[in-house]
Amino acid sequence: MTTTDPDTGFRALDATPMGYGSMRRKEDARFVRGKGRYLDDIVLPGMLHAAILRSPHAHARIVSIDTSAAEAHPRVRAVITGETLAGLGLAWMPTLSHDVQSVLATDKVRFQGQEVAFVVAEDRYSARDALALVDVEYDPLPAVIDAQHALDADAPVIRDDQEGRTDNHIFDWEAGDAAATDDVFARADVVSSCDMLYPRSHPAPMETCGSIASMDPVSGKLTVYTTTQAPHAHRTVYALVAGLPEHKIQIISPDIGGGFGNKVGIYPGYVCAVVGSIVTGAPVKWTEDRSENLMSTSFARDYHMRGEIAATHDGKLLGVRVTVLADHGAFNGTAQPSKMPAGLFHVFSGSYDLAAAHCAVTGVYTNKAPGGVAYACSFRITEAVYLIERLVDVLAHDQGWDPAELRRTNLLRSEQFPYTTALGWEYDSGDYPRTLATALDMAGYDELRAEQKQVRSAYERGESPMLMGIGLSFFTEAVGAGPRRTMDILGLGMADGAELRIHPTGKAVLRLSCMTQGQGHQTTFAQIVAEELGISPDDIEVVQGDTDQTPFGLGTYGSRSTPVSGAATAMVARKVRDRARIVAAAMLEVSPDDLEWEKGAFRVAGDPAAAATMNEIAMAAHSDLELPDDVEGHLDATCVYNPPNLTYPCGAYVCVVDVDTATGQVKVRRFVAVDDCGVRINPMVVEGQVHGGLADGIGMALMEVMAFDTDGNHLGASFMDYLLPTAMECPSWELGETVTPSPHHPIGAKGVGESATVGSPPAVTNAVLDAIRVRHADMPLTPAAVWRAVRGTPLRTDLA
Ligand code: MCN
Ligand code: CUN
Repeated sequence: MTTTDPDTGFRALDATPMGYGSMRRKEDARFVRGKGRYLDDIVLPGMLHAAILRSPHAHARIVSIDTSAAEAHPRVRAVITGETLAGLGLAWMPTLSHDVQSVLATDKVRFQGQEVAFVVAEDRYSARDALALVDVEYDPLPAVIDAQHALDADAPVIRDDQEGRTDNHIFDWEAGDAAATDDVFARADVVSSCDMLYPRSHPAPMETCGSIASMDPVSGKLTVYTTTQAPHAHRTVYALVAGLPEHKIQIISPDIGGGFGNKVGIYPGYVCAVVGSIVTGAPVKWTEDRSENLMSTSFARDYHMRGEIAATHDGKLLGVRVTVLADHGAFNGTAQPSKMPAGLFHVFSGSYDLAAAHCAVTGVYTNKAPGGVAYACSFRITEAVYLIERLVDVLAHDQGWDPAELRRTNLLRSEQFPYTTALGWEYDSGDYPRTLATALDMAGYDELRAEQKQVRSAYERGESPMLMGIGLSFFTEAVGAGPRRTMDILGLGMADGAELRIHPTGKAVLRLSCMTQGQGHQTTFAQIVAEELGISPDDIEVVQGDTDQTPFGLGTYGSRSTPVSGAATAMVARKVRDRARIVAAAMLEVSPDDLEWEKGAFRVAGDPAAAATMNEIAMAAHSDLELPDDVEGHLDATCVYNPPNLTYPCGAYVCVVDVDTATGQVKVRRFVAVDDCGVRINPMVVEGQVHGGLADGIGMALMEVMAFDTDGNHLGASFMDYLLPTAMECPSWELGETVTPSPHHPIGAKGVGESATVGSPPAVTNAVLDAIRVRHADMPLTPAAVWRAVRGTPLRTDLA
C-alpha cells in the first residue's frame, strides 16, 4: 500500500534518500523555472530556417514541380525537391522495418501531408511564405483508406516504386502453434469471438519534432541537435545513409518535451535539414508545427483484430486465436525488433494459463502516414492487452459470468513462475492473484456491484437515464528489449552501455545511452548509483543525449531504460565498488577479503572503527597511495548490459464509470490501479508514470482517434479535432502496489513507463460496455458512439 496523503492524493516525500525512495526530481528545478533547454532554445550563429511543403492529396502522381518563384524570394537560400535529393542518392531513406520511405516525393505522393519540397530561408516566416510559391501539379489517384479493402483485387497499388508489385500486401507473420490451438478450440465447450479495432492514434507530445543540422565544411563534422529518444541509433543510421564515419557525426538530444514514442524514428525533415546545411553551408533548423506533427510524424495502433477465446463450461480458459490486419500506412516504418514485424504483439495470451494460442498478422499499405508503433505501446502490447482483456469480458458477457471471477480463477499462480507461455515468452515473476485481490479490495468490488444493481433498477423503471459500469483489466507487460540474441533494430543488438566515474572529491558522473523525455532519469539513475555506492543522488550527475559523451546503446522506448540501462548502471556501480574495496584495503592495510561493505563505506571486519568512506576512497584512488600491481588508479568503470530476458511488470485496474444514456456522455468516476513493477527506485516517479498512462487510457478509450474521410483527408490535424484527455476528464487516481522483484535484474526492478497506457484502455472500455450491457463497440467511445451503441447501431469512428 502506498503512503499517499489523503488530502492531496500525492505521495508523501521522503527526505533525499541515499538510494531508493521518493525524492523530488532534480531536473524539475530547471523545468519549473522555465530553464529547460529544448530544441527551440538552441540558436546557432548564422542559423537558417526551413519549412516543408506537404501534399494536399492522399494519393497523386506528381506531374511537375516549379520552384523558380520560391527561389526568387529575396530571403530564400535554397529550395530542395526530390529531384535534388535523387542527385545525392537521398530521395529515399531506409525505415526501421527494412522498407524505404520517400524523403521528398519524386514520383507520387502517398499520404496527405507527405513531404514534397523543403525551403530554407533566412527566417521562419519567409520559409513558410515561400512554400506558397512552389508550384506543384498533381494528377490525383484513387486512395486506399480502409485497410479492410487494401487487399481488394481492384485496390490501387500504392507502392509501385517497388518493381513488380501488384498489391498492397506487406507481410504475413504468425506466432504460436496453429494446430494445437485449433485442437483446443475443437475440444472447447464454449467459444466467443469478436472483431475489434484498436484505432489509429497519435503520441502527441507537447513538444513537436524537429532538428538543427550543422555541417562544418572545414572539419567535415556533422552536428545534429534533434528530438530523439535514441541518439546512438540515429547516429548509426545517419552514418549508414550519408556514408560518414560515426566520429564525424554528433547527435545531441537536448531536453525533450515528451516523446511517447513519437521521437524514435528519423523523419524526412531531419534528413532534409542535413542536406539543407550541406547545400547552404550554414546550420539549418526545421521544426514541425502541431498539424504537421499530427498528420505526418508517426501514428500508433491501427490494428483490425478478430479474436476468439475458448473455455470449458465451468470457466477455465483454454486458448486464444487471433487474426490481425495491420494498417502500416504508405511506407512500412514501424519500430520494433527486426525479427518481429508485429512487435511484441504475441504476448497476447496475457496473464492467463492457456493451453494454446496462435496469431496471424497481415500488414498492408494504405494511403496514410507511416511510422507506426509509437505512443507508449511496448511494441504493440497495448493492442495485445486490449485484445485479450476485451475477449475475456466478451466471454463473460456471453456466458453471464462475473468478469472478476473469470479473471481470478484463470490468472497465473505465483508458483507457476518462471512461466513459459504458449507463445514462448518466459514471464519472470509475479503474484497475479494478490495484485488482483488488492485492486478489488481497494475498489470495494462487491459494494460497487450492489450499487450498480440499484442504479440499473432506477434506469429500468424509467426514473433515470444514468447507468453505472465497472471495468476490469489485468495486464502483463514485457519490457526491456533485448536480449540482443533475439532482438535487434536494423541489425543493432539491444544492449546498453554505462560509464561511471568517481571524481577525487567523491562526486560522480554517470554516462548513459538512454534518453529521458520527462521520465526523470536525471534523478532515478542517480538514485541507483546512490543505492549501490552510498553517494548522495545530489552528487551524481547523469549525462545523456550526446553521442560524443555517452556510450553506445539503443535508447529509450519500450520502457527499456530501467530494465537495460538501469541494470547497466547497477552493474557499473558494482564494478566501481569492487575497485573501491581494493583501494580501501590498501588504505587500511588489510586484505580486501577482510572488508565489509556498509552503504557508503568499507569497514574492517571485527574492527568497526577502522573504515574508509567512499569520499576518502575516491581521494585515495587518485593519490599516491600504493595499489597492487595489477590495479590501475582512479575510480571508474564501464559496462555493457545485455539483458538475459525481458522484465514482466503486471497490474490490475478497476475503472468505474457513469454513463448518461440520453447524451452518451461518460464520466470516469473512479480509477483504481495496482501496479507491480518489482523494486521501485523512486515510488513518486513511478506513480507519476502511472498517472500519465491512466490519463492516456481515458483518452484512447473515450476520445482519441485519427479519422480520415474516404478521400484520405486527415480529420484530426489539430487539437480541436484530435482530442486529448485533460485533468477535467480524469478522476483522482487511487494507486496501489505489489512488489515481486525481477529475479534476473540486478536490482529487481521492472520497467513501468508504459504499463498504465497498456493496461487502462481495456479497463475503461470494459467499464462503459459493462454499464450499457453491450457486448462490444470500438474505441473511442465518444458520446456519439455510446449513444449509438445503446441503441444497437455501433459506429465506426475511424472513417467518415
Ligand atoms: N522507475 C522506477 N522504478 C521502477 C521502474 C521505473 O523508479 N521499478 C522510474 C525510472 O527510473 C524512470 C521512470 O520510472 O525514471 C520510467 O522508467 P522505465 O519504466 O524504465 O521507462 P523509460 O524510462 O524507458 O521510459 C520510456 C517510457 C516510454 S517507452 C514512453 S512511450 C513514455 C513513458 O516512458 N514516454 C513518456 N513515460 C513518459 N513520461 C513522460 N513524462 N514523457 C514521455 O515522453
Ligand atoms: Cu512504444 S512508445 Mo515508447 O516505446 O517510446
